[in-house]
Amino acid sequence: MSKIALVTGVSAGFGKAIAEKLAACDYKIIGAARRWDRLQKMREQLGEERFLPLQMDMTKTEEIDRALADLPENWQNIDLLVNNAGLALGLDKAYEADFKDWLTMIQTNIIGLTYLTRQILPQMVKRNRGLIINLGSTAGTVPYPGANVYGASKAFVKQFSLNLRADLFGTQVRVTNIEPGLCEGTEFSNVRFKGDDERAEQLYQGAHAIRPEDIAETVAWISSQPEHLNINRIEMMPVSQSFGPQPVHRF
Ligand code: 8X3
Repeated sequence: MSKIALVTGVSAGFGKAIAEKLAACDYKIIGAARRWDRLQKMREQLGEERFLPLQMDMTKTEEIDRALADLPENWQNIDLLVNNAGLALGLDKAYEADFKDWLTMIQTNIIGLTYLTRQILPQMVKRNRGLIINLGSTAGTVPYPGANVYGASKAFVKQFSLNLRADLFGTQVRVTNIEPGLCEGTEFSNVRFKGDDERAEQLYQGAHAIRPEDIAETVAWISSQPEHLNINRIEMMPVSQSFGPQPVHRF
């Protein structure tokens, strides 16, 4: 019998690639996103048997509740939760950043992710099976100017993932945090730079960054590991990216 995966942020980028890859690995996909037209296209592409669209906004817990309550009975036992939905807004210094942007990131990357996880976990524990894959970021470990709340939200996701495993000790429920560095082929930077597509494009020029398919392959690999194995964290960067020195300001 096919396993069931719930993938958030499924309408583009990582989420779309992950759904396509998992469908090819015989998963049935519950695809969550806000954009109904894109969800419908994915249902046409993957087929009604394989893809169940779930329209919801991760910043609204009541929408998550409603969407989950509407799940047909044969789609309710979720084996794999991929918490992919998330965003960065702005690259301004903390003393200039828009506080509304900070709230949106906290609401999506932290509150939406933890709320959905809290709703799905009990049935996994009850059935003593399941896997949660969270999409963190290298920004959750490596500080950089302008990452302020975005990086902090991904540090939260990393520690939340590890602490989940601590709570799940003694069960077969597994948790992994994937932490990618520079990624292209997604809407990430277009959203971060608020529609300044030229700036987004420049960021990736000649970088050969991580592609959504790379993340999808990683998700498929994690989910195909034997049941006695938990992959705690995977940090990944393109070869073109590396670490910087710690700057010293001279007075
Ligand atoms: C994406 C990585 O370096 O753009 O989360 O923040 S970075």
